Amino acid sequence: MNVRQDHLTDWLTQARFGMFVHWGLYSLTGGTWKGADTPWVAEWVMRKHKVPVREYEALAGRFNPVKFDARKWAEAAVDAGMKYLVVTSKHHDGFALFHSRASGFNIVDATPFKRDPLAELAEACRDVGLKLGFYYSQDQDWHEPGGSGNNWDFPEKTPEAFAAYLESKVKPQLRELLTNYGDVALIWFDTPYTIKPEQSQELKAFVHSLQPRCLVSGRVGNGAGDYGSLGDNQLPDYPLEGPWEGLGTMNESWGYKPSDTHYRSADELLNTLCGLVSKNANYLLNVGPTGEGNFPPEAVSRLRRIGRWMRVNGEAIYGAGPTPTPTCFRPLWGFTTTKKEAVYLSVFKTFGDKLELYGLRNAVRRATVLGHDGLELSVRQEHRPEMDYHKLVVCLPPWARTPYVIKLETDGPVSANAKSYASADF
Ligand code: FHN
Repeated sequence: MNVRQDHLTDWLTQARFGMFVHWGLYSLTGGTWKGADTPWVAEWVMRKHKVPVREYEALAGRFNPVKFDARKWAEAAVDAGMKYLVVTSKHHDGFALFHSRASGFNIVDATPFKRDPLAELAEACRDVGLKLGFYYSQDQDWHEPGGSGNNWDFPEKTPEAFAAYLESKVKPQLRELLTNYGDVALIWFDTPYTIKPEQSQELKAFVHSLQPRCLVSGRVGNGAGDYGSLGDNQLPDYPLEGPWEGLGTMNESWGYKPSDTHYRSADELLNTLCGLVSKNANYLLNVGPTGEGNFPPEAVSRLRRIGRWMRVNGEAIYGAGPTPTPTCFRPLWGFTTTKKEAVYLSVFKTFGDKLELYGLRNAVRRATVLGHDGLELSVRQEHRPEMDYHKLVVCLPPWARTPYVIKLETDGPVSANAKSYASADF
């Protein structure tokens, strides 16, 4: 895909870490429908149980998330070290989490709550300095005859009906999102199953016509995005070219699902963050708030722990570039990220009292542990210029607790032999 690499995507690669929020009527169900579980992802409850539109709509009458506090969500993201927040404005169930004149199936007109959470979030994000993006399911819409995905209420699907749905719901709602909520950093489209190349291009152009600086996610489909979107919970093997974003769940479901207790630890999530940045990708980490509007306690504790780590080690993440030695053997101790004259080693596992890095041509002026700037680590370097072979050994501090970050300050702009292999050690 041809992602754009210009000043408009700079903020995204600077940010590196954001919060994804999946919230909607499905959050009320917790992934259970009439006593039956929805396997895997709770937000698919309507489709997995083939719930008729009229029956699903009735959930709106019970959606009254009085505990929703936009400021609290935005502060939780900032405290975790996140720089942007992307919230589901309309997921596949077709329900708008904002006041929409294009469809009555929206939170202000169809629920007792009557508030517009996106307006409140826009204000809260502005106040705390977070960029705000909107997830929008452009292809699947189980509420509409023309949208894809609902073949139990609407068995007849035609390209004409899909095109009409784009005109009558998608574009008008995008217009609302891009005119009523201030600056929108990005529109996070999703599941481009049936959308045609010209329709993806048209949606991108439509977004840019309303807000030229608003980015369009790779999942607008057909390679039309401004930046690349990885698969759910995907970790690439090698660094990617241009701006890319990885995304993932803390447990397995995106939407709130209390029975899904398969949470990864904060350190595992940090491992994913460092791994993605070392491959030149951002990390959009999901939270699925409850039907009342609270973040689940498991998410809150992980966000807090991540935030504590980011306050010390954020330098290795924000605006950092990928590993300079992508085809080198994959170090088991962790991941490498770079800045102009620094290499950061995120150490997740230690094997003895030393760590090895191959391929770095620069002399290391200084090696320290982030958060312990005054204490220099001793390093040993071996260079065989005739073979472009370089080995660095860092003596690990016995007092440091993983995960921690070693900063190597180099004698000039970072340079490396990307193909250096440990096996050349003879
Ligand atoms: O079907 C959706 C899913 O519910 C969730 O929104 C994820 C997030 O990336 N996107 C789709 C599956 O890839």
